[in-house]
Amino acid sequence: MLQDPNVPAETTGLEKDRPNIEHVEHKCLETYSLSCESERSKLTTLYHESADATRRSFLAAASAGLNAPLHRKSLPSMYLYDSVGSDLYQQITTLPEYYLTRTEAEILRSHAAHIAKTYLVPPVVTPKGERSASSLVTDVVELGAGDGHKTRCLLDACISECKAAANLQSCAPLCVHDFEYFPLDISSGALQSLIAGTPQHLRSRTHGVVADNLQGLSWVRSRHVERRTVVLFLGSSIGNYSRTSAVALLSDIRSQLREDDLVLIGFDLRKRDVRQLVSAYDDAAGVTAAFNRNLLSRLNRELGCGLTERDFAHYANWNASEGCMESWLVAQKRVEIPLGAAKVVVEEAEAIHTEVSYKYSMQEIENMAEASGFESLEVMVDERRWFADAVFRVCRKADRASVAENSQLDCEEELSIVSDESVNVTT
Ligand code: AVI
Repeated sequence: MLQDPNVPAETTGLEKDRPNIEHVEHKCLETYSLSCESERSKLTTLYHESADATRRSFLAAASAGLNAPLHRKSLPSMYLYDSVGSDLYQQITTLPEYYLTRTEAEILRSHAAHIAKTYLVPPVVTPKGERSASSLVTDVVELGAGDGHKTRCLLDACISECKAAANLQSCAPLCVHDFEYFPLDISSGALQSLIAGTPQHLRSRTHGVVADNLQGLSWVRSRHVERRTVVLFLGSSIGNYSRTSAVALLSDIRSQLREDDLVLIGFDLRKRDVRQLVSAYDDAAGVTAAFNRNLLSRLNRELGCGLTERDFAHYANWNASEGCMESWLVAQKRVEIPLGAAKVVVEEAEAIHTEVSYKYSMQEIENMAEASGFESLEVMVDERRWFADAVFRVCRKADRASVAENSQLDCEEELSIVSDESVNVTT
C-alpha cells in the first residue's frame, strides 16, 4: 500500500488468510506475535488512526481542496488508498498497459544476486575482532511494503549469499553477513497477509511494522544502532510526490540513516512515446478510472455526499513542462457537493485534480540523490529503459560540504537538467 505519513490506516480486504494473532502490550507500542506454523514472525503497531479521526481528516482535506477557486480544485491523492482503492491499485499493477510493476519486477529479478551481494549482505573481509557481530547484520527496511511481492526475489538472493559466505568462511577471513527484513506499511491488513504469505525460510527474519515511513524507519534504527540499514522504496512511489517534496522526503530519510547506509529506490523513466504513459493511466478496461472515481465513492461512503459517480469522468494527461502524469475528475454537469454543514459547487467541465505521477531522466535521478544528501552508486534499468532502480548511498562526511552547497541551488531548476552523461547505468 502506498505509504504517506497522512494516509489513513485501512484494511486491504485480504484478512481472511490472516495468521493467528497473539497480542502483547509493550510499553506504548503494541507487539503482536503471529503464530505461523513452527516459526514466529512479529508485527509491531506504531500507527493507528480511528475510523472517526480518518473521517474528520478526510472532511477537512476535501473541504480545503474543493473550496479552492474555480478551476483550482483538488482532492489529495492519499485518500485514493482505502481498502477499495488498494484493491483497485493491485488490479492496476497487473494491467497490460501498466508496465511499471512488471518492469521493475524484471529489473529486480535479473539483478537480485548482484543487489544482494553488493548492497544487502556484502561479504566482509575483516581481521578478527574488528567489527562486532551486530554491525554485520543489515536491517532491510521496506517503505510501503504492501504485499512485499517484489521484494521476495531480493530476500531469497540474500539467503543464498549468506549461505555462500558461510561456506567460504573456512578458507578466508570472511565474516558472514546476515539480515533482518522490516516491511513497513500503514495497513496492518497488508502486513498480516504479507507475513502469512512469507515462506518458511524467511519468516524468522521478517518483522512487520505498522507505521508511516519515517516513524517506522526511526523505530527500526533506534532498536539496532550498530546495524547497517538498507531502505527499499520501490514501485515509483516517489513519483507521487512533487519534485520538491520528493527531495524533502529523501532528505528526511537520509537524516535517519548513518554514513554508508543505502536506499534502493524505483523511478519511472521519462518516455519518448507519451501515448504509452497516457494509456498506463487510462487503461482500456477502465480500472484506473474506477480507482480515481473511488474518491467520489469515498465522499459518499464516509461523508454522505450522495454523488453520482458518472457525473465525473476520469481524465489523465501528460504535463510536459512538469514531467508528470496528472489525473483529474471532470464534472459532466454542474454538481453540488454537501460537505459537513456547507456546500461546494463544481461547475460543468470543471476538473478536480487528484494525483501526480512524476517521471525521471537519469540526470534527474542523479540530481535528486545529490540534492537530498546521497550519492548515486548505480542505476539499474530494463532493456527498454522504461524503469530504473537506483542505489543511493548516504554521502560520506568529507562530501557533505559540497552537498550543502548543492542543496542551496534552486531545486526545480537543478532537477530540470536532462542530459544522461556521467551516470553509472546497468542493464
Ligand atoms: C502508487 N503509484 C506509484 C502509482 C503511480 O503509478 O503513480 C499510483 C497509480 N495511479 C494510477 N495508476 C497507478
